[in-house]
Amino acid sequence: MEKLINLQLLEKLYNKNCTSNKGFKYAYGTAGFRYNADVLNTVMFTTGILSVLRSIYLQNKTIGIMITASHNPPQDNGVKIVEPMGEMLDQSWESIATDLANSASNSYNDFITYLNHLIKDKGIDLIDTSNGIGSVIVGRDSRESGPRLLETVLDAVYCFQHDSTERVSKILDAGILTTPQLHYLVYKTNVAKTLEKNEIGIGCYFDDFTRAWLDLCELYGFSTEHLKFALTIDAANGVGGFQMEKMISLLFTLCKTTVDGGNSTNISIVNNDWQKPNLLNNKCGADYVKTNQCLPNGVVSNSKFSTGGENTQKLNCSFDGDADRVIFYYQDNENKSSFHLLDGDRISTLFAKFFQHLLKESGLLDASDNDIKVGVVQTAYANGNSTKYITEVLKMDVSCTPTGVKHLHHEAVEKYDIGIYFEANGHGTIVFSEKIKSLVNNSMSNGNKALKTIEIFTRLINRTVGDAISDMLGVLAVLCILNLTPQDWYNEYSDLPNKLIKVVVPDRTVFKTTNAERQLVSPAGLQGKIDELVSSYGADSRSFVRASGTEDAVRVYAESSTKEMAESLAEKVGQLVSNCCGE
Ligand code: 16G
Ligand code: ZN
Repeated sequence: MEKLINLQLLEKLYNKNCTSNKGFKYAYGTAGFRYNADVLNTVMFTTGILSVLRSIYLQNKTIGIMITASHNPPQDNGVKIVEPMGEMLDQSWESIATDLANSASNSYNDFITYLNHLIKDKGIDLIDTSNGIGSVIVGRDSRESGPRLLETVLDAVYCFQHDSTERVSKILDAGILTTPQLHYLVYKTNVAKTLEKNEIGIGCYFDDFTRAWLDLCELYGFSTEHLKFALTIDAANGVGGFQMEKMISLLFTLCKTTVDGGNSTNISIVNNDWQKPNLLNNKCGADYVKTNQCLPNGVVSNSKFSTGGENTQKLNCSFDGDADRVIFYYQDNENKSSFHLLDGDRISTLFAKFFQHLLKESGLLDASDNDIKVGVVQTAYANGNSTKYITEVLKMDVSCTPTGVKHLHHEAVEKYDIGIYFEANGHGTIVFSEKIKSLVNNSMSNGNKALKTIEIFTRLINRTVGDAISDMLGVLAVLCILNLTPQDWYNEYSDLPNKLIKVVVPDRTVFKTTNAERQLVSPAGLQGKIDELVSSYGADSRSFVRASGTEDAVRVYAESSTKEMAESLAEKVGQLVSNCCGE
């Protein structure tokens, strides 16, 4: 350890960063560490250390660190580690991240002891560093605590200094950017095998995605200026708004060379005060709209919009605070009952319909030995009618996994050549296997438009993780290509009425599930009672109970053929949960 870690500096910076919240218990959860920003210094320090070690362990591949608390309120923050190909941290290292943080929270001695154990246990070579001594990219969202927490991460990385060669670990501060941009940047850096300043920067994100969008515009003859509808983007007063602004201005600059110029745009951004961090996610953003099923601040009702004498459909979408989620919606008039939500389930079904159509058109399905597997991955929260629509109308395969993007992503990669996954909350993407990419590329020379479209979509969609900007462009493109209005999209199927409630219990860890969280195995006997209750609500009814991974509570979901029945079922299942804890 001595050769690569400057122990004197380590102790000094540990004392600077890790002593204000002694004894606090941290846990690396579904979305990394996420707490009130006041208690985060210790985990910022240990996450910095762990990321460099992970990089050395993976033969010096570049690792990402994202400082964000997504849709949480402004006073929170968090941190998560991004793997070299842009994935979430390997699950077996999540508990290491937790243990390292808690050892540092205990004492310097515990921290050093655990660090030594980790280095030995994983065989991390800190003596022969000919491969390099670690490389890390760090990004952050627009929160006020971001710069302070970034300093702590930098402190940690500076502890890695080779005493004889005087080399230090490479770190690139990528500044304020969206979570999916950071994932993409890490992926591109590893593909290019370099982390030299000015070589790979966030410019690659804009280049790649605008190129793909413009290729589609050219192929289908639509343009950014003349979309068939007016789009309002609610940026949650977060980082997505200003990155989207950059994207739009680039699209318009580039557009002038390919289409008929003009600056009029049907795209507008509201809730774009990212420089006022106290407004972040406040009465706006994807989580607010999805939870409250209503328009956010700053978005007005009315599905029609007048441009140049023509009535255009109006469509809205909301990003979350770090722009890895997007949901769409429209509202016909002032009456809240005319609010129509197009959430993650709807995005999945739209993409599923689209790719089914493209595959038929492409001729790829005609060759039986191609055996292309296309499917949708959902969680138990997906509306029952979306699942029915995919299996019965589209006749496509659906898989169900536990909540949390890493589970859906993994299933989509393992099971499908075109794997479409979205959580109902709007987080998701599409993954394309190497097989489908090479089938498409090998057959593309014959001018087949559908094949060319699939090829462009492999570039328009962020392969690494759910991305509000890229998913939004994908949805807009599909609506244009299939010539669908927002209303057509909404009318593909109707949602079953549903209700989600939260029950606070003394110990949520006793709630253990199986079958992708759809059934309880513990507490004993509770599932039987839920089943009995559900069956009394008729055939369309369903309910499940799971412990939250992010809050100290149990969640109860219910759906049924009417709103009243869904609400009553949720309430009664909630009572069963409370009663069983009281017994
Ligand atoms: C996290 C997950 C999200 C999931 C939510 C469930 C990621 C990046 N985020 O925010 O996908 O829907 O947790 O929260 O995986 P819950 O366990 O409290 O219901
Ligand atoms: Zn997010």
